[in-house]
Amino acid sequence: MGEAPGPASAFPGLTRLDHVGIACRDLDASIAFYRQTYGFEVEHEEVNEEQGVREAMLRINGTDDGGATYLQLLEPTRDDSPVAKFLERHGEGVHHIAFGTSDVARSAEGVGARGVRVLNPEPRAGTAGSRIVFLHPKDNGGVLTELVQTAH
Ligand code: MC0
Repeated sequence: MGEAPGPASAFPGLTRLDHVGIACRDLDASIAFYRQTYGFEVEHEEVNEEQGVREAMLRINGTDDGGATYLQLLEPTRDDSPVAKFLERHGEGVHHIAFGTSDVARSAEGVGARGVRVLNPEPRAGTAGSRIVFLHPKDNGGVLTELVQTAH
């Protein structure tokens, strides 16, 4: 048995809400909606083949650790991807939330030690060179949760 985990502050902190991921069927239409309705602009767009998404990051605000908070719009690129499955089951809507950290592997280890299933202990490639880890929604009150370490 390892040492019992200390308080949450004992591992590299989750310092901000990095993004809210929203599943959509038509990325361009969704971007147009958020631009026209809320005035949010796209800061970054890319295709992530591993995750099976075409995505856009719309910047909402800066944060006091020098990071930012985004809406992430996600359109599936293939039928067997997590976002395609989600759309089929739930329709369009909030797919996940993501917390920012300066050390994603250590943060994931810390959360995992508290009983939350870590879906990919080895961080994967996320938006704009970031490194990401997903945590099981069933261990997070039904919310798929991501930890993200930005490239800069
Ligand atoms: C599935 N479930 C969810 C969910 N996806 N609950 C809340 N939020 C979600 N997004 C629930 C289902 O309703 C179901 O519950 C149960 O989890 C099993 O789901 P499933 O669809 O049968 O499929 P599984 O178990 O094969 O996969 C679910 C799992 C998977 C969350 C493990 O989707 C996964 O590994 N996701 C992480 C990767 C990912 O989502 N990538 C896309 C975003 P019931 O009660 O019906 O059994 S990529 C991204 O966001 C990147 C680009 C980035 O941020 O940079």
